[in-house]
Amino acid sequence: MVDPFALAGRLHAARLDRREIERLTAEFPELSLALAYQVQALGIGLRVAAGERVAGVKMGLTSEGKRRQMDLHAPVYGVLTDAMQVADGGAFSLTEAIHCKVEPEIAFRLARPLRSGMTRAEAWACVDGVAAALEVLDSRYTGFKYFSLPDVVADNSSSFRFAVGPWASPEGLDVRDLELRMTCNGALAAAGRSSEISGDPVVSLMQLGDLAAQHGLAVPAGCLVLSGAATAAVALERPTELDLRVNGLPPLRLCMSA
Ligand code: OOG
Ligand code: MG
Repeated sequence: MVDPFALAGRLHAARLDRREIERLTAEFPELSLALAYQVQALGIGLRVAAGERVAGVKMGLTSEGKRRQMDLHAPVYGVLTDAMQVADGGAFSLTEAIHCKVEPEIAFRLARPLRSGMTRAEAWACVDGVAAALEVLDSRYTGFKYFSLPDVVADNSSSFRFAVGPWASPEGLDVRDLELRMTCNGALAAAGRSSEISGDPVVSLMQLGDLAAQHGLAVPAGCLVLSGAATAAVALERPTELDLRVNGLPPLRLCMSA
């Protein structure tokens, strides 16, 4: 029988020890998506009990590039805490991760809560800030492979670190038409368009409203949302200076130190 508490504890310990574990569905093929979201929520509960604060939500697997890379084909969410956030221009250490990857994203700051069944205009009206963002993923599973949506959802959708650039006003900004260029140590590592994020990053918010309602997560005013990667993720193996440029938004820098 699947014990969501035990599975949350297993993933929590693996993360703290920086140790890869076997995907959960190898042992529990009956792990459903609903149970996996419970495991995720219990894992966040463990982090909150240890003093972390929930800071936002991320959408994942919203772009074709990512779906092909991971061979998983539906959007998912994960919960972000303050301990995962690195300041613009700040650094995290390679030694904090098991096998991390970085991806360029667009972040939204919400002035109103998300709910299910929103139109695009309603979702857009919830946004009071837009920023360039970098998400650094890490998976607790062997070889960064999980083979099924429940595995990745239980592992908080591979959340590890994220950084958000200065917020810009959404007014007059067409978030469907932004170009993202990410460099690693000065060399172009990934380039994509914001239309690769769910066809329109605001659609990620609409999908998050639906998924969150389905799985009992609140996405309140003040929440930060990462709308999903615009490109496949790039593996980070040695100290790297990361830089993200998005036209119409202030740039963002992040450093992975030794
Ligand atoms: C799952 C998380 C995907 C994104 O932006 O697509 C994600 C993964 O790739 O491990 O964060
Ligand atoms: Mg992401």
